[in-house]
Amino acid sequence: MPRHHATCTLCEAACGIVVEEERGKVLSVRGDPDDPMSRGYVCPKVVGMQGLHDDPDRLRTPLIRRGDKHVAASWDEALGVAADGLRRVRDEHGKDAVAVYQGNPTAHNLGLMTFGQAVLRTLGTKNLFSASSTDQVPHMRAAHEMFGHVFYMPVPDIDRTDHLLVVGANPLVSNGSIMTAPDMKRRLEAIRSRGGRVVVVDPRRTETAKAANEHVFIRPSTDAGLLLAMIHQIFRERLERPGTLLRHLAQLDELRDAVKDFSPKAVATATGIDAAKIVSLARTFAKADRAVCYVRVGTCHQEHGTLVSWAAYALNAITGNLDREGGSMWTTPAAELVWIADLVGLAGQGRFKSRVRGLEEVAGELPVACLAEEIETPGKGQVRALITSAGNPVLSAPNGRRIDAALARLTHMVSVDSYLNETTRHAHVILPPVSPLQRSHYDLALAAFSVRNHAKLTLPVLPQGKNERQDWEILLELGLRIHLGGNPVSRATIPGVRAGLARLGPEGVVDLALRTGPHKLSADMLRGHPHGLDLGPLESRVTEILRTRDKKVHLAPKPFVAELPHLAASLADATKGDELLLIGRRHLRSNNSWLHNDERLVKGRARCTLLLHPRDAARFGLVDGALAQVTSARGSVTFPVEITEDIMPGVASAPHGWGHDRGGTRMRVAEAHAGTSVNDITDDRLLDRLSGNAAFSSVRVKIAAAAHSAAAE
Ligand SMILES: Nc1nc2c(c(=O)[nH]1)N[C@H]1C(S)=C(S)[C@@H](COP(=O)(O)OP(=O)(O)OC[C@H]3O[C@@H](n4cnc5c(=O)[nH]c(N)nc54)[C@H](O)[C@@H]3O)O[C@H]1N2
Ligand SMILES: Nc1nc2c(c(=O)[nH]1)N[C@H]1C(S)=C(S)[C@@H](COP(=O)(O)OP(=O)(O)OC[C@H]3O[C@@H](n4cnc5c(=O)[nH]c(N)nc54)[C@H](O)[C@@H]3O)O[C@H]1N2
Ligand code: SF4
Ligand SMILES: [Mo]
Repeated sequence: MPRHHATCTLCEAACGIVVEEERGKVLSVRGDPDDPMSRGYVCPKVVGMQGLHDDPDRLRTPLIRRGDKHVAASWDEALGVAADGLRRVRDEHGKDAVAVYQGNPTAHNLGLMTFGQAVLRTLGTKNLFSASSTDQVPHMRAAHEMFGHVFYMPVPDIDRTDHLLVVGANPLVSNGSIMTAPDMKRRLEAIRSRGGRVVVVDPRRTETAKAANEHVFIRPSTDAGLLLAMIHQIFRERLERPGTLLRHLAQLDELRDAVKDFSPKAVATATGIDAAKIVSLARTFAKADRAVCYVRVGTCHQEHGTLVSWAAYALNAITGNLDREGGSMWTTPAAELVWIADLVGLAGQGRFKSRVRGLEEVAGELPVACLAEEIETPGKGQVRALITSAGNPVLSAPNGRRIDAALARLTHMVSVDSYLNETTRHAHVILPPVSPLQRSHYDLALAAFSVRNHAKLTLPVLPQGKNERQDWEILLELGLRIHLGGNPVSRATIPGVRAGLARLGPEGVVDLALRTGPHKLSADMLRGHPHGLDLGPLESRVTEILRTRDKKVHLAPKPFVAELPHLAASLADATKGDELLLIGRRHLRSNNSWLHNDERLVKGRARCTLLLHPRDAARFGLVDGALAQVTSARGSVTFPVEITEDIMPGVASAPHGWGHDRGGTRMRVAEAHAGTSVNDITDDRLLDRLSGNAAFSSVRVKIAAAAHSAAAE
């Protein structure tokens, strides 16, 4: 029975898997004990790799919309309709009239990371959007100002640290993010068993918080206050000790000056953390042998998200923990992501702005929070056509209902996606790729943020059928037809150009990147290591990577310091008003919006619930299981309530990616477990001020018992 070695592409842990198959039928998917990174570990979500492949609802042929129905079509016809419509809008209204949205699975798909990115950027539109602006752009903005490149985000050297301060992340459930580190449970336990300390700062006592030495509740969206106060205290007690890093640091005095008003006392009320506790957090962090402050998505989803990333990077730097074993380090990936990013013009920030709201780009992309207004607002440059690739913004972007309505107004929409879902149901053409088991894989993006240097190239487990296409083949063909399909002469060149680029293929790009990369590998060499190649622990890189003009780490970038009065004003307002603050949460068996069509992953207790503290529940007359009406400035939805002391009073938590009952979709299991989309009430006006990232954790809501009629719906 054939056994294949592959990589699970469902999350950033990138676990090695062994797939048993017989004549194209998957029999089992298990952890690969010989993968040097994951050593046999897989999480319960891994069954999704088989589930996706076998799912009868997964689209096997392209669909074209006729009236309000989607019907099967041939590849030639579908690609023709898709390209003609896009070309027509472009010719009539200009390049910016065609927008692009790329979703999160792009990062887990070699073809999309290489050819997909490149093709979509050749469209020359400034209206490029992606899930990055609901995720990590605050880290990117901070890395850009402090280290000189959006992709030089450091990762926690979790396997060698003595003190891990986790702020706004729940790696035991998310399996780690911007930190590829499979089997988080073992890695966290290892810190504690070698005498180290794990401290979690979160408005919810999360799974990770329960496994830590200490958990500290914080009022949502006040983390910049906490971290700047820790820096303040460290300077006040002269505990800073950058050590040998000092010669790479600029603006240490400016940083000291910038934080002078952010004393622990000044931020205590806003953060909900005692001044004495902040002082002790600062001292233990500064005095720990090897410490690292790790901030993640919970801190990005705030009005001052970039300031949190800045403060975390600065805290690591002034305590000598940046670019140091057991601290915050840069990966030395075998294929330099930065090299590829520079090639397609990804690096940079602030080079252009959105048409309607004037929001700035980061890495060549505009915030998705302004996609709907760019479609709705007439004028030159109005978006009239859209390509979505591996994304579901109707459920994943703020104010999803508005996006839903805006997509319905598009002249032309094309989706590269495996499902007819909440977003793609608006598409005039849906072009479905093969399943993850049918493509080769190299983690171009994730391996650049791994806690160990490693490289792994895997081959497709299952063959690609004659009538099937990979994502990159679809986008390459679409791009060629848009660019060259306009007249018979250029159209005649398509087969030749296609053949030339297809010969290179995504693996060819990886091979080039590996050969020119720091470890001087090649695709052939990796083919000889089917379990992956361990390239050792992270190493110091500061002297080679800094891209700032003076080749130093900028500890107090001017645009960040200029934001501090706004931060102070927000902190002063933090306790005003009687609304609750709505935050998100993830579940181990779920993955954003798109693994809900697998019976094995959705069975059991309903997960799309609203967590409330008993005191708040009593205040609103809600009992466990009752339906709550949750109302924001953007709208109102209902959730069943789950009462728990694990959530901070004054805070409510709901997961995102649910709400599969919109009609017009073809995901039968998901529809039967529909849940509610929290993004129907999140606010596209609430953004991280410096990066434009969606501030999902700053949403103020009113809660009431839902009227009986609503409960019966
Ligand atoms: N099982 C599973 N794994 C996933 C995903 C999934 O959907 N399911 N999604 C993947 C994706 S796309 C990503 S980006 C990563 C994210 O990975 P993580 O960053 O680990 O994300 P979360 O698990 O959402 O953890 C965020 C934490 O922030 C807390 N939080 C919310 N607001 C605030 C705040 O204002 N301050 C502080 N200090 N904390 C706050 C929340 O309570 C939550 O515990 O996970 C990835 N992995
Ligand atoms: N309220 C709230 N909203 C959030 C978050 C939150 O914490 N709270 N988290 C945000 C974050 S961190 C993220 S990353 C975004 C995610 O936002 P999105 O990326 O927009 O949403 P996903 O749910 O990941 O949708 C992925 C889509 O890609 C398709 N797909 C899966 N694999 C492939 C593939 O290989 N090829 C192609 N072509 N398609 C594929 C799926 O069918 C699905 O339609 O959501 C964000 N939204
Ligand atoms: S942690 Fe789970 S979902 Fe993530 S890569 Fe590993 S097996 Fe796949
Ligand atoms: Mo994400």
